[in-house]
Amino acid sequence: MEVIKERFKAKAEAAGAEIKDLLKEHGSKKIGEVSLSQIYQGMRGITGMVTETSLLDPQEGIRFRGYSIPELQEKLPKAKGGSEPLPEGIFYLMLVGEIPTEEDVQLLTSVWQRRSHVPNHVFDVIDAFPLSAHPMTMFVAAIMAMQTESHFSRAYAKGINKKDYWGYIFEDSMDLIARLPRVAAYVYRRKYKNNEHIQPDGLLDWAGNLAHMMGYEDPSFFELMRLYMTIHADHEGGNVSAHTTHLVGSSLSDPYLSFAAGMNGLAGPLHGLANQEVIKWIFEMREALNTAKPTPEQIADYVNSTLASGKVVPGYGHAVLRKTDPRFTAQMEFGKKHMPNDPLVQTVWNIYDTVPPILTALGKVKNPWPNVDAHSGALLVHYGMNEYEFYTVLFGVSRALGVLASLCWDRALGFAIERPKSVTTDSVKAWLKGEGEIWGD
Ligand code: HAX
Repeated sequence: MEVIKERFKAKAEAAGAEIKDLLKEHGSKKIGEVSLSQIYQGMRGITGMVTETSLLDPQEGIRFRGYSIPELQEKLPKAKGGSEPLPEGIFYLMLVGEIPTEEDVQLLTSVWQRRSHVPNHVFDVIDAFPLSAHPMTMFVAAIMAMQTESHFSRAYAKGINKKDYWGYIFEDSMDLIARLPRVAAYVYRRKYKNNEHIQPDGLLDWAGNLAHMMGYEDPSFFELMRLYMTIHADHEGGNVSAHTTHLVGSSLSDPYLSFAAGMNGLAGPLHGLANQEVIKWIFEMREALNTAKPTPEQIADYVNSTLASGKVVPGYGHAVLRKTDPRFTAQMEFGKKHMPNDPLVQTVWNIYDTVPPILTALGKVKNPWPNVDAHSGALLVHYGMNEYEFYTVLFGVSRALGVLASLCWDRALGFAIERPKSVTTDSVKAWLKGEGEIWGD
């Protein structure tokens, strides 16, 4: 572990010095302007924070430290006999900024294995929920319960130099990531599998162990988990889960508190919960049409009725992307390779042919193309995971990799507490009349 921590420290120190110089020379340069409509409409397009781990290009999609998803599928180390990247690799890449070697990834696997112990009171907290509770509620409560283990909050209470924050944040992040598969699998088995739990396998990789503890045995499901955990890990900094984790962390809340906050945001249907909404919507469509293989015409009618009832088409649209999400495409490729004849997967592909022209015709949807959530559920159902309310937990386990790598960077670079300025409509009206300045403190 010390090796990776030292490498991160060296990178962060170099980056910190570079940023200092950059701000000294260019700190007063302006990036864009802010319009009133941006302030009222979700701050869309306002550049306002730094996230080092990944960058989203509206036309091309996400790049992690400059690498696209197909490039990562080629370059990141794989499990023995597997062809999908190990998520340990993308975490290393986001944290250290370089493609890891096989040994780096093995080191992370073994460190996370060693740190994966979850204290009993965390399971007690999950057990205290009624079975009707949503899996994300149990998952977030379990993360909060694990906060008792925070090195950062203990050290802070004793008193530490701000230069040392990052080291404790790093340790907490590693522990938390290591523990999440066990917690997620426990939620799954408690809610859906009679409370019969499966012990971790000390020889498996992080995502493989998650698949194993959830009770899946098909080697291609293990591959799916590795791909899934890699592609959902990060989507630059402005999305709700990443931004919330970063924002809460900026007040020096520890990684458990910050990540739990981010997961509450992921649980919203316009963000991560969209993955459950997609499958729920397809299941409802199949039931309404009384067929497992709706035709394109039937799908189009169903989409129009969804829109007519004032609902969104889940899995379509994006605040930043303006093309088909490469994370959708990566999952489509997985489907073509492992289950090309699955009727549900084929329905997802037919929806892909049908929805974009309908959304475009509305004239207001800025991105009619599918996002990551449009495909994931159909792949999971293929392996028998029909319990769609659980899907966002899987997304959350993966998202930990990106947002916690970012949190390490936030504290290593000494980023300030986040505190943008807000306005009232009265103050805006007064400003428009030329009565007073509203910007600034
Ligand atoms: N179906 C119907 N209408 C849609 C739509 C969709 N899929 N996507 C956008 N619109 C509508 C918006 O509701 C908005 O309508 P109003 O002006 O009447 O309010 C209009 O089109 C303009 O919206 P936009 O600028 O194109 O999109 P936003 O940046 O405001 O919102 C969302 C982006 C992702 C929230 C939106 O596209 C949406 O609701 N999609 C469906 C839900 C979904 O799939 N969410 C997951 C997104 C990816 C993600 O975070 N995954 O975790």
